[in-house]
Amino acid sequence: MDLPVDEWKSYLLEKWSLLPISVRLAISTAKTLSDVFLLSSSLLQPEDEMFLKRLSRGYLVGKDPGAPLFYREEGNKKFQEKDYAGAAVLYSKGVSHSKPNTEDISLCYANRSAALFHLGQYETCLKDIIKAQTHGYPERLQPKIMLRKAECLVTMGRLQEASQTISDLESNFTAKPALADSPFQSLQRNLHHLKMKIQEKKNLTETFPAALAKAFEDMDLREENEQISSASSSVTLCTDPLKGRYLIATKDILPGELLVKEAAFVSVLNPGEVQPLHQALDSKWSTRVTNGDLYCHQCLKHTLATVPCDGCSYAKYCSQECMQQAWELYHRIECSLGGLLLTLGVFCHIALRLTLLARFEDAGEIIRKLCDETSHKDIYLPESKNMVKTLNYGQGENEENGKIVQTPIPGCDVNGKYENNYYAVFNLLPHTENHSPEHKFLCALSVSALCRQLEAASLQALTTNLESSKLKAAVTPEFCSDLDIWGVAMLRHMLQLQCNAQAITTIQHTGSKENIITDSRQVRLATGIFPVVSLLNHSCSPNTSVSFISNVATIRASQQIGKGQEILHCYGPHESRMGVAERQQKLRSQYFFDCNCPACQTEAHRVAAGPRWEAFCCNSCRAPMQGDDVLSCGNRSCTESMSRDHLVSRLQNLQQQVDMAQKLLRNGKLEPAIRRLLGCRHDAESFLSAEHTMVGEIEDDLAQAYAALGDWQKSATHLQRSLQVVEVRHGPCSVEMGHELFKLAQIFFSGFAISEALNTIEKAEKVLLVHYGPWHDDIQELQKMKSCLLDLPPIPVGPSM
Ligand SMILES: *[C@@H]1O[C@H](CO)[C@@H](O)[C@H](O)[C@H]1NC(C)=O
Ligand SMILES: *[C@@H]1O[C@H](CO)[C@@H](O)[C@H](O)[C@H]1NC(C)=O
Ligand SMILES: *[C@@H]1O[C@H](CO)[C@@H](O)[C@H](O)[C@H]1NC(C)=O
Ligand SMILES: *[C@@H]1O[C@H](CO)[C@@H](O)[C@H](O)[C@H]1NC(C)=O
Ligand SMILES: CC(=O)N[C@H]1CO[C@H](CO)[C@@H](O)[C@@H]1O
Ligand SMILES: CC(=O)N[C@H]1CO[C@H](CO)[C@@H](O)[C@@H]1O
Ligand SMILES: [Zn+2]
Ligand SMILES: [Zn+2]
Ligand SMILES: [Zn+2]
Ligand SMILES: [Zn+2]
Repeated sequence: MDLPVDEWKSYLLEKWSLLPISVRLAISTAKTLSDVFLLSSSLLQPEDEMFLKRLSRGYLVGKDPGAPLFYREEGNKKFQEKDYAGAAVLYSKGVSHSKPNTEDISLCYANRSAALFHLGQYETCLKDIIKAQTHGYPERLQPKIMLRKAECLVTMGRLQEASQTISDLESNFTAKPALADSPFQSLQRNLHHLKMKIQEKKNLTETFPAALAKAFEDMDLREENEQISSASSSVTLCTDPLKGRYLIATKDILPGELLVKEAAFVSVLNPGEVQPLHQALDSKWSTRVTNGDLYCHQCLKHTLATVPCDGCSYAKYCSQECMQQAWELYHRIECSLGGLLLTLGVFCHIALRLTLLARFEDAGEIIRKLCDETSHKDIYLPESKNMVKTLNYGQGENEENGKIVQTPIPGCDVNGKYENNYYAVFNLLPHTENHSPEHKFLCALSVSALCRQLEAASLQALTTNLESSKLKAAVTPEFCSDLDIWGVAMLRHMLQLQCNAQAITTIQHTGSKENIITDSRQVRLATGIFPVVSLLNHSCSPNTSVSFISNVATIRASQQIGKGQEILHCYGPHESRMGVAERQQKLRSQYFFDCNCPACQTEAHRVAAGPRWEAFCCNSCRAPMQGDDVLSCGNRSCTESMSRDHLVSRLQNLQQQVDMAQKLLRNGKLEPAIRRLLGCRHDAESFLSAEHTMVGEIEDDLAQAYAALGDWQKSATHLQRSLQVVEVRHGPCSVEMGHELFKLAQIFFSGFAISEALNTIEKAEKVLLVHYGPWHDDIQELQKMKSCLLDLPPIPVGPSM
């Protein structure tokens, strides 16, 4: 997903292996990125481009005229099944394939407004009705959506407008009764019904409370750092020739304190599993829903009612504003390149977008630097072998044209300020010398192919007399005149991304409405660049926790951090998810350093018994088993032993049994699911440690099954066992623990176990506050439960809830 698709990767690796040794040597030993780029791109042949184009054409990224009708029909099916959310997404897919100002698009919007109405999303419903009308909704159908509009307005309490809509509709009727092809009588009945509703509402003096404003004030940094934008004044930026840049605490920091709140400089939505057409099994139009259908491609907000780009079917947004913003900033250039960008992968896409965004900054200095890169081979970038110069540059003064230029820390401006801007991104380390030559070749050729496509697109736009002024403006001359310079910049970004890309995640709540307890799962949504977050060093047991709202990252202290201590976060390999050997290997191969964090130090000294959540235990005495190929009981007075293969295959069998039980559970076959799960637990107890992840999973499923049966006590008992497993693995203050406590609170709440519920809510709140802050949905939900239990007046909710 991050790198190009396998076909292109293996094509290029083969090309590399067939190059003369002298050429490979030249690329391997090239001193600057610009040499790597220029040498590699001179090797890109027309047949290579043809091959890449063939791969790109495999993706459906344009508007397909047959698709809107198909998706509308599929949506109608979902609508009949009362799956309104499912229907809305399919209508959205129909919208994305429709050309603007066509009957297709207006019908899709009108259908979607019906689904949104049933989902209670009245504001969005109204917007869709307006969109249907502006795109030419057929006059014969008008009464239908006008009625829906009136109904929406009534429900929202906007009675004046509702009355106006109804009287408009009525006067149109009397003027041209032939308009309505729906039976006049039924329409009259509907009108009458609505008028009654309005009367009723008018009689109620009470007005609707304004929607609970999700004030983000509390989410803001208490005091912004003067030196680093988006960071709190509780931290400061330091630099060290060996460690590079890092953040330390300037005072004692309490758990939960917000330290960084930064919007992504760029983010690219991970497309999910988009299958090229030749691999798609069924039809070319898939009803499968991916992240690309549910999240805004600009701000990453979740929405069922996306607004598509006018020119392609893959770029979708939460609003007209986001669409326009994306168009101005980058999409007018990316729009026609959808298939190519899917083929080349997310890193290449981000690299392109970064350079597109660079045009909007005072990029003079950057361009000068890039020109130096391409023309004078003797000028090195900070990470290059010219260490002396690097250190000078990094620490103090740098003589340039006889002028003393003060650049205290790489990425900071002349005043020493570090900001979320292209300059800071440009200064992130690409680790050029650590990447393998074939990887650099792969990246360079991919970037070079992209540059040629951009050039071709711009020539086409400049020479042909296009009627669309949008397209004519699509390619700015300043961009194509210096393509090589931007090619080098893009290559640099691609290499930077390996160490600096930040996965943007979201918590998806799975489980249908019938499930009382929701399961939450962290999913990767997008890849982004956050220059300030990138200042943090890694630890396998970090003292901060990161979470995201749309494309904004927040970093909070997850524990007390003393004045002068370093602020650390985890690059992925967390001690609760991986053993020390695997972590070290991953950090070395991806990030090029040997982790020396406290977790790695203590674990390395411990005899490799493995963590408790993966441990096998003795069949006869339940003591942990130890050893490599053959495991023997850790209890000296017990002689039990067992081959690892045997235990592993037992574990695999058990996993299959659990999978089957989960399937039963999903299909609502609760009793058989419970019987099977109890059998699994019995089996697990005979060879797995009580804190084994599998045991936790079984207990969690049992809790869910009993909750669905309404047996709160049993459900709670099993969930508490699952909680113990989570605590051993992730720690008592982890976000995972918070989610598990949240579930337990829901169970006690539903079972009216008031004191247990209050107690658990408090614990869950305490843990989740540290990770998410006070305005997160889960915290709000907990507070609602609490006030309900304490019999306080309920929190006012907006009409849409
Ligand atoms: C969608 O629109 C068409 C055309 O107006 C209509 O026949 C159909 O009933 C609509 N479906 C829903 C679910 O409203
Ligand atoms: C009434 O008819 C006019 C002209 O056909 C149209 O522009 C207007 O939107 C209609 N109003 C309603 C409420 O249907
Ligand atoms: C609203 O109130 C008026 C008088 O206050 C009454 O005549 C009317 O029946 C009421 N309407 C409804 C729908 O309750
Ligand atoms: C060790 O094994 C003996 C014999 O099987 C058993 O009686 C004893 O309880 C075990 N001790 C522990 C700590 O498991
Ligand atoms: C204290 C610490 O872990 N420092 C590390 C910060 O990250 C760089 C690499 O990015 C390592 O080299 C340092 O050892
Ligand atoms: C649990 C943990 O590793 N906490 C660490 C947070 O960061 C400080 C500063 O590096 C360490 O001293 C703590 O051990
Ligand atoms: Zn958006
Ligand atoms: Zn587009
Ligand atoms: Zn470590
Ligand atoms: Zn034993």
